[in-house]
This record gives sequence, C-alpha cells and structure tokens, in this order.
Amino acid sequence: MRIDIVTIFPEYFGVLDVSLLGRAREDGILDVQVHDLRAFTHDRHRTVDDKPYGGGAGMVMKPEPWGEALDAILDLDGAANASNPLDAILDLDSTVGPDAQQLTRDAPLVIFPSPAGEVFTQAMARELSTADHLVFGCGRYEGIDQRVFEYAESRASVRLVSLGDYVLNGGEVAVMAMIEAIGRLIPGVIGNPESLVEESHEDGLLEYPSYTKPAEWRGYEVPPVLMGGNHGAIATWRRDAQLERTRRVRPDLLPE
Ligand code: 6GU
Repeated sequence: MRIDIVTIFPEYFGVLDVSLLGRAREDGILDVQVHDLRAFTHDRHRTVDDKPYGGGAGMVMKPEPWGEALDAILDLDGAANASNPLDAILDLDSTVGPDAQQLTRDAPLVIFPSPAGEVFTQAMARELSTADHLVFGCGRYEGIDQRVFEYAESRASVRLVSLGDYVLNGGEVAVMAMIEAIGRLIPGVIGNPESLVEESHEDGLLEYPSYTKPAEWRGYEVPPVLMGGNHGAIATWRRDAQLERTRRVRPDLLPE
C-alpha cells in the first residue's frame, strides 16, 4: 500500500520508522511518503494560512498549496511523469525487489482528518486496509478552505474522518492513529494474523481479559477455568467476560 501524507509538521510522522510499521516499510509492504505542505508555496515566508473571509477567529489554510500538493501526489497514479517533482522521492527507476514501485495504481482515496467527519471505526480500518493508495491531508488552524475539498472530489474519492467527539489541534495525531489501525491489518504486517481475530471491536464486543504466569501474583489469582484445559469451558468464560465488560463499559455497542 502507498500512503502519502501532506502536513506542515512532517516531524510528527518520524515514529512511523519504528516498531511494526517501520518493519512493514522496510519489507516494502507499506510505502509511506510524508510531504511538507510548505514545499508547495512560492512566497518568501512559505505562507499556508490567511484570515477567514467573513471574519471570525483563527486562520484558514489557503487553497493554492493544497491544490499543488494534491496535483503532485495524484498525478503519480498515472504513468511516470518526469516533470513531477515527486518522482525523485518515488524512485521510479527501481523495478525489482521490495523497492519496486507500481507505475499505475488503483484510484486513490483522499482522507481529510476532521472533527466534522464520519467517525473512524475498526470496520473502516478494515475497509481502508484493502486500499492501494491512501492520501491523508492534515489540516491545522481553523481548517482548510472549503474549495480544496471540492477540488479533491473532482480528482479522487474523498472522505472526512474523525477519531471521535473531541477536538485536536490538527489532523496529524489523528492520522497517526488511523495509519496504525489500518497498517496492522495489511497482510504481512503482523507476524501472527490470528492475534487480530479476538481483539476488541473485531466481533463488535470488547476483548476478554488475558492472564499469563504466575498462577498467583501478589495474592491475585488467575481464573481457574483458564488453567483447566477444557477448551469449551474457556471459550464460554471468555464470551461471558466479553459480554459483561461490554455491558458495563460500552453498552452502546450491544443490540437493544
Ligand atoms: Cl480527525 N482532527 C481534529 N483536528 N480533531 C479531531 C479529530 C480529527 N478527531 C477527533 N478530533
């Protein structure tokens, strides 16, 4: 999967080099490119924001740098284009091995993180994990000029996606969370895919509690059924624990 991120804070995404996703990038499963929005400005101060038309607090991100950034990224989905400045990053010459790049890709999906978007869920992460090319546009300030979304829609599928009902200063942290949730579902990223099956939210319930040795620790004991070797009884205990926990903490997840 190819992921492009447009941001005025590329440093936020340094952590993508470590852990599971860092390995996936080394293995060529995940190709993540971070682009500094200011690289698509042309003035001396590399301006990305301005005052809102109509007045009001805060600043709005200007459309022009966004238009150029989206053009540069989306143009890569066609044939290699020697005049595209991003081709250098893409390394289109390498055609073998894990560094090989596809010269054409499926239609990209552009995602703008926004508290005004649809809520990100495990089901959405699953759906997005099958995509060929995701583009994340991280807004800051009071938002991005509305015409950027309309232009993006003329060139690609576009979704506004929110992590939940609270406000972050910008989309960067939200995009990190989305990429982690999506990336770990891509085949080959997680060593043991079975570990994905019985997690919270995969079956619409919260996960059951887990235990390991020792059987007794500081006076706390492991539920005996888990040490009895009766797999049917263990499955029943775990299902009951999931239901009890979900009823207590997240009753909204249960049917009426
Ligand atoms: Cl995706 N962006 C921002 N700025 N705030 C949020 C969010 C996203 N999701 C929840 N709060």
